Amino acid sequence: MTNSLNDMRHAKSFIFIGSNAAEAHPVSLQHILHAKEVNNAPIVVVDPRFTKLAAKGTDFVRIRPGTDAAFMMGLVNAVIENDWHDKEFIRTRVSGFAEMAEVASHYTPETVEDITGIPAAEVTRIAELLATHRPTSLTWCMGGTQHHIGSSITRSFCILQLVLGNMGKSGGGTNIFRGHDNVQGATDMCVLSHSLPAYYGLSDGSWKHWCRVWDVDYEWMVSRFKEKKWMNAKGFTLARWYEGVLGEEEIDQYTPIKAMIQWGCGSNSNSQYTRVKRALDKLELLLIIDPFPTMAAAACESDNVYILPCSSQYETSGSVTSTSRQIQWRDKVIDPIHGCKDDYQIMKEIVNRLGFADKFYKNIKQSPEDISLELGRGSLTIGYNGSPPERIKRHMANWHTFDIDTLEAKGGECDGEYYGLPWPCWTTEHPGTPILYDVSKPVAKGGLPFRNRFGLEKTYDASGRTENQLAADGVYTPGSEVEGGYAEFKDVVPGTNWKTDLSQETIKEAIRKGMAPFGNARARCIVWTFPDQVPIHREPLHSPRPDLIARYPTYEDQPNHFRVLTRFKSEQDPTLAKKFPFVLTTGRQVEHMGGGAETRSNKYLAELQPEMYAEVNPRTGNNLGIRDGEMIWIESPEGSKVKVKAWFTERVDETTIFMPYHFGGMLEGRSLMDNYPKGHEPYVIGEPANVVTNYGYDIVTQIQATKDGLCKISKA
Ligand SMILES: Nc1nc2c(c(=O)[nH]1)N[C@H]1C(S)=C(S)[C@@H](COP(=O)(O)OP(=O)(O)OC[C@H]3O[C@@H](n4cnc5c(=O)[nH]c(N)nc54)[C@H](O)[C@@H]3O)O[C@H]1N2
Ligand SMILES: Nc1nc2c(c(=O)[nH]1)N[C@H]1C(S)=C(S)[C@@H](COP(=O)(O)OP(=O)(O)OC[C@H]3O[C@@H](n4cnc5c(=O)[nH]c(N)nc54)[C@H](O)[C@@H]3O)O[C@H]1N2
Ligand SMILES: [Mo]
Repeated sequence: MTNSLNDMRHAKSFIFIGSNAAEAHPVSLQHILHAKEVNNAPIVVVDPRFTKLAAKGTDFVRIRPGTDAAFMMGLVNAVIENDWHDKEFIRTRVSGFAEMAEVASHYTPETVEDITGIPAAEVTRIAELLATHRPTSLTWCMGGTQHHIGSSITRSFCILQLVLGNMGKSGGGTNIFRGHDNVQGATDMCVLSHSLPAYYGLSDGSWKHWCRVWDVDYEWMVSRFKEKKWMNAKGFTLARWYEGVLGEEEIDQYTPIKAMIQWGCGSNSNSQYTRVKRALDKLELLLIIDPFPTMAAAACESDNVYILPCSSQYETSGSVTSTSRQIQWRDKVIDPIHGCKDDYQIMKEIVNRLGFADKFYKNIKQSPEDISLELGRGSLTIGYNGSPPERIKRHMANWHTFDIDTLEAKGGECDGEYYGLPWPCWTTEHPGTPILYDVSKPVAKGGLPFRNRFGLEKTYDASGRTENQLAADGVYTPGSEVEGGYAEFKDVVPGTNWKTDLSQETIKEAIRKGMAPFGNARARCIVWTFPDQVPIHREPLHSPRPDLIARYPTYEDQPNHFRVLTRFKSEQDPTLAKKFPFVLTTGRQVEHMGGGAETRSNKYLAELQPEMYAEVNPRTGNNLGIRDGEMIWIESPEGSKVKVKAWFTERVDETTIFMPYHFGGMLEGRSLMDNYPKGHEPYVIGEPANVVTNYGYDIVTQIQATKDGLCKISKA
């Protein structure tokens, strides 16, 4: 999030696209509904379903799954055509506007209607509503990302906010609601296949940086790899790890994966679940570290499964980072019960037995405080260095002194600081950055310009025009020595830059000059490292509109996409919709979490949502001779199927089927209840939606496309 949940109280309008915050982020609603009441802020909800959030909103826009980029570029076009764009903001702080506007001009209201199903007049009306209620707070969530063009869709959201001039402003921003309570923290630590902690890319320089932080010899690190080139090669992603076990797809230099650790992973969160199950069975070792036996524990029918019961968050302590980039310290409530160990203890025992403890525990005597300190010292890119445990704990002890509207402490020990030291928190004197890219405050007081990355100048391929990437003269944070754009800081300590200078002198020097360590640049409408430099619509891989595939085709197939061949073009079969006429989309319920291992093992929550179902429009059901409450089969183009209860509801239209993805413990009509360790079975089981979510992955991130597949349904 560029802003914070609390700051959403200042919005003059909202647009939620692919977010059902009323169920997935219920706490945020207190701030959103405050703005609705106090500021009269309209709430636009863009979703294929009339959700609980839509029920609280003012304007519901029903959209065909996977077509959000077309709608956004249509809004951008309508804003520009009607002269509602923020020309001064664009002139001084945005790059690539002209080239982007040319692409957007193809998304006329009529074209958008054809692609998305949203009436042309609605496109213009929503654009006007946002233009006349500034600033708009824009929120997206998984409905915007789980598509083969998810990365383009998210870019289009940012472009709309740039064009409206809503960035760096209280009440505005792109407010992407994050997943689990510490998903922002987990992302920041980059538990991912393509990066080192704190977004340091896979390069020799990054490895050397972290080796210095860990106090590990770089050459020793190199010696751990079979060949050096693998250090900087992307790994398998969680979305397709099982391909590395099965070896049935084309894989870059295949050596089978034989062992797997699932550490806090629900497993039925993976699409293509029948293939996942085959991979689980083929593994020589499956280790599950979780407070509950997950779906994998029941689905894997070989004898090579080990479950290490780990403690819950209440039985340990540590820092967590919330969706608003705020860091909090979680205190231990009780010692671990039932003979469990916490995650730190389990990690340490594994590292000990693997023989690396002498290398990796040099700076860590006391967990988790020392871990937070070490990570903070290295995570300069996002300014975790200013938030050591004692500062975070002080905020927790003084939380009542912080203002609910601004997050700033009014007096007391934390006077002038922002709650949770929202990152970047550049130094141990810095108050945190409550709103990213807000040039109205000095950097030392939480202000920031846009970051300078990817050079100082760019010549665009399409137009041949060259553009300065730095902010225009006159755009700077108060007190800045340079009164306009500037590059990132480097060579303050020779041979280092602000990201790699562990003495932190570079960062301090920048702040002394009233400047941002990462420079003062323009936000880009064009991402030249993406296959579509400006977002465009491409039909979902499995599209219900064969007529649109020719006009908006998917990408070429990608060999070695995170090590494995990822099919695009060869998967986009225009005849598929004939056999699989319904669009299948999935999502969440407020009562359950992720794969549901925790919540289906909770008596109360299990009672509130005891059964797997599919939302079916009554007209669809009636036409197929299915009755409300009857069992149906849902089949995927891959040939897998689930047996679930039909729930008739007008939430979905006649072409769409929705399923929650929290159920597990069954597989294609078969109960796996007997496979759980005795006495630890969940209270309720059901078919995992991910047995039938379709093949499909984002072109950049490889996130699974679990929101826009096709299916057919029949009476069971
Ligand atoms: N109670 C509860 N809360 C949770 C979670 C949970 O499991 N349970 N999970 C957490 C996690 S990990 C995350 S990532 C977040 C996710 O939070 P959300 O993304 O808000 O949750 P979802 O229900 O997955 O998806 C949101 C909406 O996207 C819609 N949608 C589907 N396809 C499309 C599309 O193509 N376009 C548009 N515009 N909308 C579409 C769905 O109908 C759904 O209403 O929630 C977090 N909070
Ligand atoms: N069809 C479909 N599939 C999806 C999605 C969708 O919208 N539709 N959403 C995707 C998204 S956004 C996400 S984030 C994933 C989520 O997918 P997962 O992360 O696999 O799902 P969770 O069930 O949230 O997994 C968390 C596990 O961690 C365990 N756990 C809880 N606390 C602790 C702890 O302190 N330590 C340890 N070691 N374990 C703990 C829980 O018991 C649980 O088993 O699902 C993805 N899959
Ligand atoms: Mo998530």
